[in-house]
Order: sequence, then structure tokens, then C-alpha cells
Amino acid sequence: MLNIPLLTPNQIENFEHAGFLLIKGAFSPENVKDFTSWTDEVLAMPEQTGKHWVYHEKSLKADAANLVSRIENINPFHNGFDEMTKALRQPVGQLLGEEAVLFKEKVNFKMPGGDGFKPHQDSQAGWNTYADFFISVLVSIDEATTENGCLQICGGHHKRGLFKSWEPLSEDDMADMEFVDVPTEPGDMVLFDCFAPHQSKPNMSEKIRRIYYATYNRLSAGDHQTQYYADKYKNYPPDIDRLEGKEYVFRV
Ligand SMILES: O=C(O)CCC(=O)C(=O)O
Repeated sequence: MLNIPLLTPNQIENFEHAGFLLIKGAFSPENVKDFTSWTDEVLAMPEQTGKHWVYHEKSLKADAANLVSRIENINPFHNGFDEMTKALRQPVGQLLGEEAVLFKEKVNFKMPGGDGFKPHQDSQAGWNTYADFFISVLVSIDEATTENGCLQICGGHHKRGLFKSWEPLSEDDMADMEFVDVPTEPGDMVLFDCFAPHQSKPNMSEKIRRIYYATYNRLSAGDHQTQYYADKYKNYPPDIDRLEGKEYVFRV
């Protein structure tokens, strides 16, 4: 059975202070085995219009191999991950102070040769048009280390609100920020605020680094999952639905 990792009052206070919270061993080794096979199942599912969304990237390694970078919109098509979104809703609800509703979810694969993420706040990707506040949960499927590009977060700066939209943080924005590695082992969980600056490095190691992310907002701010994906589809559809000759740019 999937564990439901509930938070203590002390953990809730730490989240509010830092803008993120690492919970070691949030899920059991049995749960992790399930997450690993679910992720393999999702990767093996055929890419079809109207199903989960698969994105590819070119490896940064010498072979420039075609890699899967990310799969989004999974829970409508996979029972295990759907159960996961329900379990994670509970600790997020504790932090939001009310019931949480799913906004989006994905697996970032970061295979050997997979690229990193520029410094940003999640709400910079236009999320503020849907709701004013979100919390994301990271669940580590593999070990994430400095070498394979674990998450790097800057604590405390979430209280400064949204810096800008649709572009990464600039050197000026980051003048007094310090990003720290948040290495995670399989089954660890990190909750983070949509204004918490974060980034990650490419994976130039030989070890895959798969991480599941689910993002929620307050139920009182509405259920936006369907509209979010409909809007995103227009600008950044899954690779299988891309039009020949049209340029698609990943922003933030
Ligand atoms: O998975 C990572 O390395 C970071 C992901 C991230 O920052 C994002 O998807 O916005």
C-alpha cells in the first residue's frame, strides 16, 4: 500500500521559513519498487495523440542520442501515478491550510546526457494566470546526486514573491541568492513553494536520475488542470503533436 507521508507541526514551520522541506524516507522501499516499475511502464507506453505527453531532448554527450527528457499528464492514464497524486495531496493540503487540488504532474528523466534547468521560480512559467499559489512535491525515484544533477534550491527567498514571468532569473535577481544541492535517495520527498528559486545541472554521469513532480493549488482557487494542459498544448505540445517547420521554444 502507498504510504501517505503526513507532516508534523515542526516540519510545517520549517517549510514556511525556508520555502522547501526535505522528508527523508517518505516512502518505503516497497513503494519505491512500485514507482520504478510504474515509471518503466509509462516510458514503455506508446506515444499517441490524446494520451500522456512525451518530450525528447538531444543528449549532451558525444553521441547526441535522442533521449526522453520528460513525460507529463500521466495520472489520467496510469492508476499507480493517479494513486500517488492522491497520496501527495494530503501533506500539500497540510501546508496549504485547506484541500489541495492537482494542477500538473510529470516525471523528469534526466538520463545520462540529459540537460539541467536554468534558475527559476515555478510560477514564472505563467502559472499566476491560474492561481496565486502552488506547492510542488518532488519524489525521488532514483538517487539524485551532485553528479547526476539533483535539485538545487535557494532557501528563504520565496517570501519575495514572483520576480518576472517567462524568463529565467538573471544574475542581478540572484545577486544575494545561494543555491544548495538537495541530494535525494529513492523514496525521499521534497515539498517546495512556487516562489522558491531552484535550478539543476545537466547529468553528465552514467546514472539515470528520474524524479516525479506533482504540483497542487488550493481547491478554493479552482481546479485548473484541464485548462492548463489545453493552454500548454497550443504553445508547447508533446513532441508527437508538433507541426513540421514550426519552432517550439521551452521558456523558463
Ligand atoms: O528536475 C530537475 O532537475 C528540476 C526541474 C525543474 O526545475 C522544473 O521542472 O521546473
